[in-house]
Amino acid sequence: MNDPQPSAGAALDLDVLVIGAGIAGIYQLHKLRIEHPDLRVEVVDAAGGVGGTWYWNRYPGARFDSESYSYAYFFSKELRDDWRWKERFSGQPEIEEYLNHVVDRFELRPYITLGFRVQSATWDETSRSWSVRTADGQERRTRFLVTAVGLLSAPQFPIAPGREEFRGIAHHTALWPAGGVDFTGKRVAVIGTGSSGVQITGAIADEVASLTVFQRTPNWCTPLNNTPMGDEEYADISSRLDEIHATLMGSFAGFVHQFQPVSAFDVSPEDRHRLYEQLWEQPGFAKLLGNYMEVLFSPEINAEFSAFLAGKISGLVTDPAKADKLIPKDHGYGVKRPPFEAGYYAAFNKPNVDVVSLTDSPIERFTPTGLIAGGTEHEFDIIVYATGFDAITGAFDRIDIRAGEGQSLREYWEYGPHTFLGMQSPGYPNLFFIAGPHSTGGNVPRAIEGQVDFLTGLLTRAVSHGHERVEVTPQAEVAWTEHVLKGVEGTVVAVGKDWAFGGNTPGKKLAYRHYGGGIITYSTRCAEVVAGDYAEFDFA
Ligand code: NA7
Repeated sequence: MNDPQPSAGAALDLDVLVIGAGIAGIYQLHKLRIEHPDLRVEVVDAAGGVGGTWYWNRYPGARFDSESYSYAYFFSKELRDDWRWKERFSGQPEIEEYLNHVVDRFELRPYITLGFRVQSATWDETSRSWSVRTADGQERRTRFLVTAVGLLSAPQFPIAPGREEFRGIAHHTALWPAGGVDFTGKRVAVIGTGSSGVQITGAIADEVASLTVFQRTPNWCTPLNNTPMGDEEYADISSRLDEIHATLMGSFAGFVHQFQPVSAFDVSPEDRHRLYEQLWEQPGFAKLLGNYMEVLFSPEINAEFSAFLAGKISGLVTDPAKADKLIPKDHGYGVKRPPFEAGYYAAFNKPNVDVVSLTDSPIERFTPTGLIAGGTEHEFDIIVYATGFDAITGAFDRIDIRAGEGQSLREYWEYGPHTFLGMQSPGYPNLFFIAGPHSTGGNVPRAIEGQVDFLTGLLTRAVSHGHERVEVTPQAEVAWTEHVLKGVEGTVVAVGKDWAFGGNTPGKKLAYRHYGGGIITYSTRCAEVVAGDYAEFDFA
């Protein structure tokens, strides 16, 4: 690490420690380096490289489903000018390369320590500092602690017994080996049909000897419609990036797609179907966010669009029995975060690719040569766990975070998180969260951008007044948490049991852990707090 000038609290190692060197941690580090070069800042990460999600999820087919340029950083015109995305939805290698480029371009690497897996963080009121430790005895004492640990970064596995007995190759998609895996001529199982399972299935189907997809819940997958970025189109986008940024930050979920300006009920069913056909041909999230808003709010319109998609799936998968298994029956489109596909449905038209419903045939156990599901023994050379994450609070739960002798954060959030703006909880002074619970979903880097900017302002407010302690008031936390929970009522999402509720993780209490109010409402509330000189926080 470089050794910038010490500031107030010189007995401590650091002024600000950031946990996580993904999109959020990198931007927070850069912002602090620019605005507070006198502060001692360090980012730590368990990984062997920077990139967070885009370091760990290096399985075949891993790629954006937000338009590449809309997902990237916008803070530097020079950065925008000297990076050219190759594809509309770029793949993991290019994304990882981009994030490394950002780190080097802004000379951030000296402030990042890799291989540092945080095991505990403990607040000491006397020194007004956090002590952050790893299992192997490393420690940092810091005035402020910022978590940038990711929404989907605590991988989870099937709970069926015997997993460690399997003698073939087995990897979770989020713990994929850097050297890759050779699927050529192999008998492969993919367990899980979220975005990761759908992406890897489409990517490897042509290489394998056989592929069996184990599906707990079918998803509404629609075509990603990825294309290379042509020079002309890219030049046009590059020339409009300021305008595009304003559109993203003024949108519901940070995407380039905009809801239809008319109500679905003001147009005829024929016109609605015409739009659905057009959306099918459009890239990525247009199907959800370029649709009528009623798809998210009206059960009738949601059912109509879902029926349209069911028809499309039946058209893509020639075996009616397989098609029927792949069509969701228990939830409508958008209730769960939809995957985007490239070759997923087509894969099931191959005679060597099959889908097993875990509802009909649950996995009973793993064996040395494969697994037993519904009484049938399956043999595999490779098992891919695409079984997702203990989402949103999972990465927090894996760290013992506590303020003195008080309750751990894990206990405090057990029945669902309580936060103000998803960025702090009372009882945990000087601890802030980026892209944690109660923060906006959608195109996550856009939500991160707003939070990092807000948090940097809050830290500026504290250090410029010589304050050593910042803690949100309980009233502010109660009001925000009520707002979050009320906001999800009445939407089609409210009936969901997906990872935003913790329904995908055995034993986890069902509670909404995301923020569904959208970027504009969120950023308006942040701006009000700034205009009110951070009255929701106590400074000391
Ligand atoms: P997801 O979207 O959480 O998908 C995980 C999949 O694994 C999903 O189909 C799950 O079924 C399934 N799953 C989870 N646990 C099990 C067990 N125990 N047995 C069988 N199947 C299981 O994670 P992804 O990695 O695909 O995508 C994460 C995000 O990446 C995604 O939301 C986008 O933001 C991009 P379930 O539906 O829970 O029944």
